[in-house]
Amino acid sequence: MTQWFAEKVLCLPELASSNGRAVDDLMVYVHWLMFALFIGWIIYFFYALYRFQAGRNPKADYVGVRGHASNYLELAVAAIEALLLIAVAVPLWAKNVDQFPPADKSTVIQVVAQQFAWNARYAGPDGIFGKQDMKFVTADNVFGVDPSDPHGKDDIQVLNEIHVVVNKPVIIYLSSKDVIHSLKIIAMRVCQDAIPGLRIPVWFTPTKEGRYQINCAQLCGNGHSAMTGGFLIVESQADFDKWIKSKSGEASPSSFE
Ligand SMILES: [Cu+2]
Repeated sequence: MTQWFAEKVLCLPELASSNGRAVDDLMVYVHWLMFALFIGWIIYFFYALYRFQAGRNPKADYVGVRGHASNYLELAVAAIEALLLIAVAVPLWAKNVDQFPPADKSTVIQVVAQQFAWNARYAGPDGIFGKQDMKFVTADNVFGVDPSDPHGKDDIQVLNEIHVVVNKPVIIYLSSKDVIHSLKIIAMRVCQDAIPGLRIPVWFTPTKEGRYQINCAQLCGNGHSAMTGGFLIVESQADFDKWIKSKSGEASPSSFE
């Protein structure tokens, strides 16, 4: 029912992650509540037009409401809102934001946003990220990869093309090279600010193969809209392995841009 409402009535964009269903459900519940309030207020509006028309009330009533029905109604609305917050929104946040999947069972990616593109870095076939240090960071080496660390040799660095495996959790460590950006992948129902100097983890589990647009959700400069040039490609493990192999060895810090 909630799924039908989300798709047919609210026309929410395509959902392609398992964690996103709870986000959509919350949106549906909030809309149901708003719809009920809308109907209630409309009925009250017409009741008030009739009840307080001049013909029925030649003399003003200085006491006003005598019953308690409106108080109970207000309390009921507040109770439903509290229920949405405490029983739905808070547990959703705890599960979707705080409980991370195990890293060894996930695709782990580092993403550094810049004006106006997305850099992504993978550990490569050996599964181990090369050492990083702030002192190695340059305009080209945005991840500060230590050129002397052998684990870094097979690391993969790409621009605007983030590949992940379908039905396997993805953990992204997000940062920014210049100003505040925000990684928003609508189909995954994730949105997280990318802040210079911070490394913020975000996760999701893609469930549908495809190519999904990445948006920057913070106005980050005059080329802000060009950040829609980033794409998340969800594919099978075999295709992903093939892609990793094809990119491996290209990751020396000077090889991109
Ligand atoms: Cu941006």
